[in-house]
Amino acid sequence: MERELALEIVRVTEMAALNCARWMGRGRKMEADDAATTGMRRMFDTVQMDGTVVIGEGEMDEAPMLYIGERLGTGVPPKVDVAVDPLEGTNILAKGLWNAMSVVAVAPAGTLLHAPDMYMEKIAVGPRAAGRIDLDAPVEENLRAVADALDKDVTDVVAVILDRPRHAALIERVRQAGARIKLISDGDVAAALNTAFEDTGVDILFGIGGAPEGVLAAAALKCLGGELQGRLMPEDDEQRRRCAAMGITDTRRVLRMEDLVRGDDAIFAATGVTDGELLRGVRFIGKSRAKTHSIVMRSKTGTVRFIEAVHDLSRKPLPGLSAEFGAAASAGPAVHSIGSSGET
Ligand code: VTB
Repeated sequence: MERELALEIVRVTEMAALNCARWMGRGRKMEADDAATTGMRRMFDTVQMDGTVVIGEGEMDEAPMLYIGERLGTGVPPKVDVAVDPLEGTNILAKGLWNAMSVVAVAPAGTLLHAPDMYMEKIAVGPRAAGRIDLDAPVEENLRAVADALDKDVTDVVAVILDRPRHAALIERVRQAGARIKLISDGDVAAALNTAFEDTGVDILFGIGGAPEGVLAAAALKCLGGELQGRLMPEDDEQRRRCAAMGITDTRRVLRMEDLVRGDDAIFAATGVTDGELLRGVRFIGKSRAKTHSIVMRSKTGTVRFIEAVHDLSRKPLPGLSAEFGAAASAGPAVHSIGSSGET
């Protein structure tokens, strides 16, 4: 993949973030997700690539756009797998909480795990603790390994865990082991990403979240030299069938970085929608400008770029912003026209 693709991809996450940010705190997560998806989908049309969605908004019959199998880009090489989450943290945005972001990972065709929409047990750390964790080891051991790798006491290690009843026992064990905890309402992609940056104040992600989010997080950590291990958790025969279709017959198997994102040529981009530890959310400045804050990385070179962009909304063809947004906000279900194609 050419390096220019990374900058094209960040334009895509910027557009998704810009297009949904005005839904912050309005309690309407479906509309917010729809706005992010519409913005992202439209921008993909301009990207020079021959992409296929492998992680998206759902199966073809469930999602009008960015569905699994959808072709994206202008159709010229490189041939790539595309994983998207136009709005990672729909609840977060609906409530105006922390760490909602728009996310895309791109990698050569056939290298991203086509993770079905089911749960995945995960453990993730940044580069300094990579190679030291083990999903099958006891929580206490992982905490000690991370403390050792980061040259701190276990009592100073911060574990980030989704605040869910299913994690009650895990939370108790982390507390017993003496580590500190940050409970989050949603957004475990951001949580995994944050483990790679010491200023974010989180050291390790534990727990069960979405499998698609696991692949996106693995792409981010691959670029950063971090590590994520995951185990799919099919809950019924249909989900087991989906695992088998993906070539995973032994679902108990721990999926490692090479299983999740094969090779070393992934691109990951994320743009903050609401404020987070790493990325600031979208800021509207006056009536016609907005600022975005993004990260974009390539695993091949390990370059990590933070991009702050100021967008002139009077010149940018943003679907669903300004006037259209005002109408949608006050008049029930949102309709976001996307330019001439008229899709909603
Ligand atoms: C996590 C989190 C997501 O789903 O993967 C979570 O990162 C897992 O599902 O932001 P449950 O909500 O069922 O626990 C999200 O919260 C939403 O996709």
